[in-house]
Amino acid sequence: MTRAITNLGVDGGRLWADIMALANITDPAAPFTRRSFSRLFADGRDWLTKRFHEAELETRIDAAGNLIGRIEGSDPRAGSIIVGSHTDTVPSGGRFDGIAGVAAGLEIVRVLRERKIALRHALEIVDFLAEEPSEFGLSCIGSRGMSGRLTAAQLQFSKPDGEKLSEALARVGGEPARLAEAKRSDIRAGFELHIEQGTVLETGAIDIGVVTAIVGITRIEVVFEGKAGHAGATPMHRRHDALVAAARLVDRVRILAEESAAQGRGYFVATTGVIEARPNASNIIPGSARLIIDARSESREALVEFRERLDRESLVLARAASVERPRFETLSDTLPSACDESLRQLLKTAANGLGLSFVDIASGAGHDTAFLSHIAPAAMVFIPCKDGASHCPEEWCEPKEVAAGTAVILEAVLEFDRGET
Ligand code: HGY
Ligand code: MN
Ligand code: MN
Repeated sequence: MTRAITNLGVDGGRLWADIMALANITDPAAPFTRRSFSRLFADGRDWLTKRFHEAELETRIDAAGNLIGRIEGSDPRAGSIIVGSHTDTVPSGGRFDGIAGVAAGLEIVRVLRERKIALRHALEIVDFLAEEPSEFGLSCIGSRGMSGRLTAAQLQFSKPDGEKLSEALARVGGEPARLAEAKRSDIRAGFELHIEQGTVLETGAIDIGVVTAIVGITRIEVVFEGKAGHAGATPMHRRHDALVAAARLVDRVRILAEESAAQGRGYFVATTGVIEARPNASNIIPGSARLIIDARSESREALVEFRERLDRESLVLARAASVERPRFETLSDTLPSACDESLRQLLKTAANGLGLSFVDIASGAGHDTAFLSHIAPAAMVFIPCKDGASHCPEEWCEPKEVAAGTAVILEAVLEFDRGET
């Protein structure tokens, strides 16, 4: 029998103020930007640490660089519940992607404290390190670490200025040498609130999305090497223009993705979001070109097939442009991950009890929950965002929408805490 929903209100104004305050710790020239491992990211973490202390959370940075605020539970054998997301952004991103989820966790702690509710489980609010693709070419760094999936090879990835991920991890308070200690076995449930970053909820005037699964994401780096040369004095038949091969591959990425999406094997998208030509001057034939391709699907088989076709076709395009293709590297490769059915049910019951409409929804965006789901039952709540806009300054949602999503997770946490034996 489901306990009557207590309708614990969250303080929507306080929650909104947190989101705006954190969002405004940004590069003023490119709002809203707080890139992982940057000075601004550190400023955001300082701000969040102060809020955790005010909420009387025991605060630490784990070996994987995650910022964790913890309240012990009344039963030390019960294990932990996590409510978390991320505070880093993409360049010129939005105010809500990740931030809303961390602020929701903080608000839940405050309400529990104000109502003097002591959970049996420990409750942890987590800001996962570097959920967005970082300058190291890797995303979800903290949640990979917490789930034991951040590899020694990935720690050696370096960013353009040469710093290695292991060095940057230490710089933000992580301990690469003790990374194994970040892997958790005590988590009994994980919840994440996130803006949908799509238009299903908005167009359907639905309050809450209860996520079914998060797509698998494969990111591939391709480098073409030709020969730099004078743009004026080099006849067309004597050129080795790396950017010509790269440009043709960008179009093939789109075509292969459209073909895959049309095969009825579920959601499939692919994007070439990074393209660099060197030396990148108008009067020099590009001697080299670098692409990063991001492909996503609910179907593992479709992603593997896409990568194989891209591997073959990029070699053909290299030959056609009389250039080499020295690098075709899978930077990261995550499996599609399903959200936990019983936690999803708790979220639906909570939404229903709060008088909120809800719907099942798949996530085309990647999230830390995908990694958390490898070590614990995990589930996500989506809230609507205006026009589905995200990863841009226009990203927007309403205070009542964030408050509603937060209240749903609060109710689900309470129910889980009481029900789980
Ligand atoms: O790229 C994504 O799907 C997420 O926003 N990091
Ligand atoms: Mn994002
Ligand atoms: Mn996000």
